[in-house]
Amino acid sequence: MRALKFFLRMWGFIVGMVLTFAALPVGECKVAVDDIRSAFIEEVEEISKTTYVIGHTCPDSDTVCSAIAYANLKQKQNFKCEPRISGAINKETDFILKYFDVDAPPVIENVSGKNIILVDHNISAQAVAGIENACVMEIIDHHNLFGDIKAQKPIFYLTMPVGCTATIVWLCYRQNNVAIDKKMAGLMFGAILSDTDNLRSANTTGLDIEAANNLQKIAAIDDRNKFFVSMEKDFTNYDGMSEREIIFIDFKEFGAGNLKCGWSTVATLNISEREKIKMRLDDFMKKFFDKQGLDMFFIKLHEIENYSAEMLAYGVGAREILSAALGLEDKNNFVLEKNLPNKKIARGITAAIENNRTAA
Ligand SMILES: [Mn+2]
Repeated sequence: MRALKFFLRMWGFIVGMVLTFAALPVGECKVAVDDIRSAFIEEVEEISKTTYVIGHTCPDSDTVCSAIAYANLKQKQNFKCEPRISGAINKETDFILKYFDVDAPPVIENVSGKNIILVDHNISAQAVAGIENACVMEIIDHHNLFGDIKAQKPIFYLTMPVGCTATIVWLCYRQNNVAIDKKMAGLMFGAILSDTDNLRSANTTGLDIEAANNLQKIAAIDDRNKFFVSMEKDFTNYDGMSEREIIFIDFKEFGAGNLKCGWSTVATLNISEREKIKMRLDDFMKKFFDKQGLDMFFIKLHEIENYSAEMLAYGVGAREILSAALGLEDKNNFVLEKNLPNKKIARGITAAIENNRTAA
């Protein structure tokens, strides 16, 4: 009887210990991460060089705002860190920066020999010139992994399948217990609305929504929808812009099979605006596509009011590839009643091109 009591008591003790330790790793982990961070800081201080946080070329709002907000977080953690951009900002980003009274970061044309942190991209085709000779310290991103960026030592590589890099930056503030000021909250809020089409895109996650709600409060924005429309109104006004300028507002390159593909996303306010811009760009692309140095060129015209989209395809076999990628029979008309994520379509295009190659 005594032995049984002892056994039960010991058993209770063991179960209790197991439960206690099972609950511990969160705290344990935090200590370990702080250790790594301080080692990183020491190294940065030792070489006493400024680290530049920079997004992709053809900068969009997420790339610019995430660079500013992440550099701000690093500064608050005593890093010598500054945001940079690779080129002129677009009208949407300009609206966000002006609304929250933040200056656009300086442009950097070449990062060779610099310490850099990449946000919102992980591929050299989308990176600023000189990337192959830069010292990449961290990558914070939410895109497909193509992985051709090299680092000479292990680095922080935070990639999450969320709708926006700014959501990950928001999480970094939270995890590091750093307070977010109104300006930074506004920039991250704007970036999330931009990348997730006002939290409607298919790649919007619960974390994006949580981040947006939290940041909206800090930024003191009363009406999210109203803010989004005013943000997009300037951005989707293409008066006074050339077709080439419109196409390169949001342009990315990607490799598929052995082909080089271009991808441009153009935002429009409603369906009649979408039709108008389609006529302009289609005319232009039919004349000038062969001068882009790409095998295929895809344009997505998305429309904000009803959240629909239309795709255009240029290059030999591009229409066939796009119809396979979208699962649409019609090879002349690529209207999507409900907009699809760029990533998803690009994955479909890559798969269709690779299928084609193995079939040939
Ligand atoms: Mn992004």
